[in-house]
Amino acid sequence: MDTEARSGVKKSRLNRHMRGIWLVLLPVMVLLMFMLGWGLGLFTEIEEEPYISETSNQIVVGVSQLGSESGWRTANTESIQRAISKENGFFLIYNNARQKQENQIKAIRNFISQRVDYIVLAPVVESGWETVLQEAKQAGIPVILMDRSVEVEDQSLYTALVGTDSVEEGRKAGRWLEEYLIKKRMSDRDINIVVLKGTEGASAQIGRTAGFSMIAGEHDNWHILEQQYGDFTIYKGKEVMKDLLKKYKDIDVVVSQNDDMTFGAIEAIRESGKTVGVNGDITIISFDAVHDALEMVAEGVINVDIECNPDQGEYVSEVIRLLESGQEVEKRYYVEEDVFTMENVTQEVLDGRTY
Ligand code: GZL
Repeated sequence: MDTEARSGVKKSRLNRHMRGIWLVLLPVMVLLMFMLGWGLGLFTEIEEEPYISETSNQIVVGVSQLGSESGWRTANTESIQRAISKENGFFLIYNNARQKQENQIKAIRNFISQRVDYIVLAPVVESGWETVLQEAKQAGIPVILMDRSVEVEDQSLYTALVGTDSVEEGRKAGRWLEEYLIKKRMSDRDINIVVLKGTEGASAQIGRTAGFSMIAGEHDNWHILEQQYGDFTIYKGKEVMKDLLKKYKDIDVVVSQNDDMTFGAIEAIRESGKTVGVNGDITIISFDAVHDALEMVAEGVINVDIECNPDQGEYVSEVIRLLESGQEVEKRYYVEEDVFTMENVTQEVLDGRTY
């Protein structure tokens, strides 16, 4: 066989040989590539959020609670968690913002990315919500405010508010003081007042301050010596009261915008050697009317407690049900609230208290 012929045979043998190698290598390479791709997740389905598959027939609600600063707040949280429960057909995603607005904004954005059906927001302060509420609106997620309100130009940024009328609560405190002074024949006496205010910027604090000031402004003989922020907490309430007692030796009335600050203030007053309440040196006006405070009303330690009802969960779930069935909802729902003094805090009221 000549050289050319021989080389031709070699080439075809080589070609057959190479074909044989490729026939083995190619599927191995494809298999390796597939395994590598799988390992890199190139082929797996993008997992939807795990909860979506579990909650296809549940209403998914993201709740941004502002914190856990007071007994009232704890009751409010328990109320919404009772109402927005699995048994009631909901899937709850709950976040405690620990008094920080930026944490609430983060939580809302997280709810949006998880495509919840509704957002419930208890706003720690009333300003600074336009952007994130606009994002929720663009995502088509209704926002229901709970407890406190927000200051926004575009009222369509939230669907409804379930809460309390804090301005009216403040006016109730002022009207009670008017009646009290008449009964004590002190209507024309100079009355020195200090105010322990709740969280700065919170609608509850702003409303109560405004409401009480409206009534106080009608009495030239009422002197509001000073108003300080006590953040709605026992600790800060005591600290602020100690400072005010150092500054003013003739305080007649303390207006404390929640029971937790009142507990701290009473401790400070007693430690200063003064007495409080009915027939005491200093008259105590408080807000919230939680169980432990009502016991002090019954004992005459707190003169009056303006109720602020934290049981708002049922109202929120009702608003959601109305929306789910395509019905119109009110813009504002106020929970029932009372004014408690020694005269109407009975054992039955105390026993029936849910908070
Ligand atoms: C009132 C609520 C207030 C309570 C406080 O609507 O926002 O916040 O009065 C609570 O006890 O901390």
